[in-house]
Amino acid sequence: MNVLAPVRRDRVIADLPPCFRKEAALQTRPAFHPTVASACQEQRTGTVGFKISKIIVVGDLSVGKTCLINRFCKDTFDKNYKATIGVDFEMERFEVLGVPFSLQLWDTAGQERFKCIASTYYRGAQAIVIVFDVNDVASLEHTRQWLADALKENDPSNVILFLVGSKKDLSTPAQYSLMEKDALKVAQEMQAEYWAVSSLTGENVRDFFFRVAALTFESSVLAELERSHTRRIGDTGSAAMRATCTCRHPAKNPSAASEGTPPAPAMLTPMDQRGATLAGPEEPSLPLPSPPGPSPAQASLARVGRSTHVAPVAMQTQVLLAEGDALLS
Ligand SMILES: Nc1nc2c(ncn2[C@@H]2O[C@H](COP(=O)(O)OP(=O)(O)O)[C@@H](O)[C@H]2O)c(=O)[nH]1
Ligand SMILES: [Mg+2]
Repeated sequence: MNVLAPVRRDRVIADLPPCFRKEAALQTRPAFHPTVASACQEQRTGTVGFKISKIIVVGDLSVGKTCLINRFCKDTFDKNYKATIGVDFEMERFEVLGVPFSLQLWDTAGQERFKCIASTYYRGAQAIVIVFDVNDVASLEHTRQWLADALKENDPSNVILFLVGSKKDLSTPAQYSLMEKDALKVAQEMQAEYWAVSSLTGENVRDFFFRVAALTFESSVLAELERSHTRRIGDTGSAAMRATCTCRHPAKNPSAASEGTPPAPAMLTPMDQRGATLAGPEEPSLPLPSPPGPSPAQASLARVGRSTHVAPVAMQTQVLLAEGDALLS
């Protein structure tokens, strides 16, 4: 039984939505990555259609995070400010290139006193959306710290970043273009994709979330293909090992000892297995993009000057429990 409601017709993505500014875009290709497009066409997207991708939205108090999510998910705008308590989330279901894809949009509180709670919800994000108010330069300056905090809880090589200027309707074109220069610099420095939106008028809100969904989907499919490729390599490697063992093991192949076969080779290293497999005709190498050097998020982290230390799971659990205790006390 399918318990999920069908995807709304206005959440169907058939083409890669364009970026907002070429100067600060995660990529400027006009279409989905060809590997992703063909995997979707041939229904080789594995578990992507069943997964929920987590997107966290962070930024100073009152920059417009909740209004941004509400404008997209509920098509509403509330002029009266109600501070978000702790965290909240909305689910949005899309269909991208014919594959169902769900986003969980986590709205976090901007107040200092909620930071310790929010940080536990930062974990496992696939994308980080850092919001600032285009009319408040301090909120732009604080985005570096928000990014550093969010990256502490995530693997920087696995997250994609967006820098979003909100309340565009409140600035004149001249004020906006002055501010945009600074915002583009910050986005480039973070290696984040830059957008400017207005939740009051709705300007760019839908386009922005479609872009988030499309790029998150693309990276999920590429990761899935890479995983299944690695699994296949592993399978072939162990099959090769089994074959090697069978023919050289004296108990299983008594003739091997008497035939004076050379001693069994040392264990194949993963590198040997990969080399052997990729050379075979049935395992063509996958044309996955592999940018040289650090990932964008790693580079951002280096720039914001934070360590990438990620606590082991047991330690994280302890921290979680300790934080839970603190909340209950
Ligand atoms: N004019 C205008 N006001 C906005 C916009 N987005 C949010 N606001 C107002 O800014 C205040 C804070 O918004 P909210 O989304 O609650 O901020 P948050 O603390 O970041 O979640 C509220 O009074 C909103 O009505 C916008 O795009 N334009
Ligand atoms: Mg809020």
